[in-house]
Amino acid sequence: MAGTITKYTNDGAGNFSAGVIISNTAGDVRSLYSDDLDGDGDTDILFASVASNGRFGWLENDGSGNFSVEQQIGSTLPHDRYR
Ligand SMILES: [Ca+2]
Repeated sequence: MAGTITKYTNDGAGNFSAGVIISNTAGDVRSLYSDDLDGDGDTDILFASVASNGRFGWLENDGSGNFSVEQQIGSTLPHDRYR
């Protein structure tokens, strides 16, 4: 679905779950990266969106595979690079 970030879980055998929408506010995402951004051992999601004049945001993993609402990092994304 446009404007969303959807999670698909791999079962370790190459099969993926049905998609679970973890953000419907990210907008027009052009780049997405996963890593442990806050050092708590859980993989979080960083994204760059060109929606609302561009911004960086991240979604914190609570350790159970659930993600927080978008936490905005910056609103000065040079979005011409991502179009
Ligand atoms: Ca984390």
